[in-house]
Amino acid sequence: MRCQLCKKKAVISSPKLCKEHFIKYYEKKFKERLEKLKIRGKRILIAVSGGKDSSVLAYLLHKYKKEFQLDLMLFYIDLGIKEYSKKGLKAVKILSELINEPLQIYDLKALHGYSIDDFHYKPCSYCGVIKRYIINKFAFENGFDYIAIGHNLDDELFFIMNNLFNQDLHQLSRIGMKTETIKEYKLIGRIKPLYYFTEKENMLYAVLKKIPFDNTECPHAKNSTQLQFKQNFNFSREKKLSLVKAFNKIKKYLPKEEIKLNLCEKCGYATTSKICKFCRIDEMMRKVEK
Ligand code: Q46
Ligand code: ZN
Ligand code: ZN
Repeated sequence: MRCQLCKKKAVISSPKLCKEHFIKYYEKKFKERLEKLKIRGKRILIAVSGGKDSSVLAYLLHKYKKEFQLDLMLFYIDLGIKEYSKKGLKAVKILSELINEPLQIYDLKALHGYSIDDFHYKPCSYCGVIKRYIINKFAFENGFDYIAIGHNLDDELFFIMNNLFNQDLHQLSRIGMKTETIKEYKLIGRIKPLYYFTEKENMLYAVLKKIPFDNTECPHAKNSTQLQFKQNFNFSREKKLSLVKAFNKIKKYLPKEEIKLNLCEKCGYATTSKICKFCRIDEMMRKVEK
């Protein structure tokens, strides 16, 4: 397999590129997406897990920090998931030192008295709520403009297909590379600069650039719907790209359901009910831990 540009040995088949041309292609695309996201001069909190996607994201945001006048901080939530959390924490510490960006560590067990391993039924559904809540609250309280997440093309395709299977048109209408901040509801906007890169491309970039990351799978992931989806649907990169692009075009035709937001009576953050999901989980777990 040869590079389509210089005929040297290709390191990836789609697109067919050698090491040098793949790195050039990847960084050029990343910069184009930063331009599209219009984040020049913004304060960005980067959600890092120690995995390849978020480590590549932090590395590249740092690389283009001066050019885009960004103010960056890494944010790691120690979820207390056995070896996975320990290894993730080690990797983010090394990364933060390498790129010389501050790292904020949030220890779930120390601050709330429970960890994700304490959820014995469907831990992923609680974990998602907890992570989203904690990072949003930290970003709001510390004046960040956006939260950057290492969501890739495979993640987005899963999100689309899962909501199609669940016939959840409201969730489907929320796809995309960027959401805006809604200050009155203390909701900080999210950006996904790796949105159009596959997992494979992110992994290759991380390996070629020797970016520190940890490849340990979360032990709870093996039972997750996302993993089952990946095993059942093995689309090519081109198919993944066209499916996600097609849904981004269709998005504007989806019915706009007006979601009524309130501020949680306990914590004051956004919710669609009286008490937000996080506060309900937190209360349940604090009772269990007593
Ligand atoms: S960390 Fe949490 Fe994931 Fe582990 S418990 Fe599930 S959601 S799989 S990204
Ligand atoms: Zn080449
Ligand atoms: Zn609340």
